[in-house]
Amino acid sequence: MNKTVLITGATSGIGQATAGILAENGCRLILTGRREDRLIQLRDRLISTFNSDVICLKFDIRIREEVKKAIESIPEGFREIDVLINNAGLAAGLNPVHEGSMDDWEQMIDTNIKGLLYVTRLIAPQMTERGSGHIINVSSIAGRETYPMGNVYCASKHAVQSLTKAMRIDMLPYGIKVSSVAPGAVNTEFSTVRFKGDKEKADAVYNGFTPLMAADVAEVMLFILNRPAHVNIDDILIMPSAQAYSRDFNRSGKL
Ligand code: NDP
Ligand code: 8X3
Repeated sequence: MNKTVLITGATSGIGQATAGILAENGCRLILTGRREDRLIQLRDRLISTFNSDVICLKFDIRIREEVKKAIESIPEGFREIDVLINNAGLAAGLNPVHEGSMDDWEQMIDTNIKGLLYVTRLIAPQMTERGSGHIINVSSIAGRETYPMGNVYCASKHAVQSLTKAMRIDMLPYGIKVSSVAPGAVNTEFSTVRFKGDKEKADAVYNGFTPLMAADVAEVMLFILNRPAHVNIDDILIMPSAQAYSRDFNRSGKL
């Protein structure tokens, strides 16, 4: 696949796995995140394994000036971005609204909604100008359902669903594809981040069933990008077999 792809949140989980599968399939990659050591490690691995063209951009997606500076620094050869994968995101905390942390709320809104918008605003114009491009937003089952104590995280992913539709409508005249990938439980660093390093709580999320792995979601990304020009995958909901609803799991150990 002869495409230049920018992936936000490539230092871990879904973003990292997507970088791997796209490198294997011949994409040029721009990997982004805050943890530079991880970006460099991944870049070096992809170069040595697949002989890929890869660059890294370290920035905090919540800080508008940092995002702008990083995107403007993209070197010649990587500037024509065919695909933007808006993946960076997180949940912080799991509390009822009346006990929620406002810092957590700001972190989720600033990352999952505003950060996604900052990057899109900076990259989408070159796509509309060219009349080609594809944006994939990583949403969640939390963008379809609201579950107990998920309040602000669920709201942020509902916003991603809504923005996905909005982007598809606004960029339709320019031939830009816009897709959404909404996974259920994926075993990444997500729960460790949500529970602020409490491994016991994080591991309990996946007790008694086989969650999705980041690679399962990465395969969906590849499928979306491999469709012919006249086909767009608007929206994919991908769940572990043991999950029927945002909080309905079969924890029998059989699935
Ligand atoms: P991880 O925690 O493994 O990865 C999250 C990625 O987001 C990291 O690369 C992290 O990079 C990046 N990120 C977070 N905050 C910022 C920031 N302020 N600036 C730049 N990058 C940031 O989780 P997942 O891979 O699971 O999450 C990826 C996406 O998938 C998220 O949008 C998440 O909401 C969504 N999702 C996850 C599910 C799950 O069950 N795991 C299910 C459904 C959706 P760094 O820390 O280096 O900055
Ligand atoms: C992550 C999945 O159900 O923990 O988006 O919100 S969930």
